[in-house]
Amino acid sequence: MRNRSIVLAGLAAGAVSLVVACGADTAIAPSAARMPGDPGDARDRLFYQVKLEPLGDSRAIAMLMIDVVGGELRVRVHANGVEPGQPIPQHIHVNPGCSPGGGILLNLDAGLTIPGEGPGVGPSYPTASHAGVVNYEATRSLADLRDAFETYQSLVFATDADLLAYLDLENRNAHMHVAFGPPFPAVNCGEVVERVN
Ligand SMILES: [Cu+2]
Repeated sequence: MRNRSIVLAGLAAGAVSLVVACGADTAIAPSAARMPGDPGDARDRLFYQVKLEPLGDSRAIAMLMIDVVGGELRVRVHANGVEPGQPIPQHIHVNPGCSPGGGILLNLDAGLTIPGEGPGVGPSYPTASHAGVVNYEATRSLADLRDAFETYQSLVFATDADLLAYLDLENRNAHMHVAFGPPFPAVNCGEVVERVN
């Protein structure tokens, strides 16, 4: 039963990707698919990983994991080699690849805010240890994110599946940045990869 649930979650994610790739702007939600947050689907999950590699002269490396399960989005980051003692700006960016990374989709700050709701830099981002290590975790409900997109970007998503189709996480990239700026150049970057089991 558990395996079957996981397969269904994978199929749902695939269906969303296909529709988006075709450029359709209507009927994005696959009505027959079960998505996280639906009753009885707490064990279904979407799981993504990002391996962030150093850019330029930086030695900053990081692993980033994204879970979508039970109607919640959770992001975890473990980084090494970033600026000690400083709040490190970090985001999911809209482009599939790193150069250019494109605009910000999600701020990986304390509240997992979106552009317009929270700043792209500042004290709400995780502070690196004196050894230049960041350990970060934040969770936000998909329902709360939908409210934020409506309030701050006038984007209305009728269902969590609609939101997930818009976020399209498997076609994004993640950056961490220097703490001072502008222009806050990126110190590392990686493409988001969906893991399906
Ligand atoms: Cu960024």
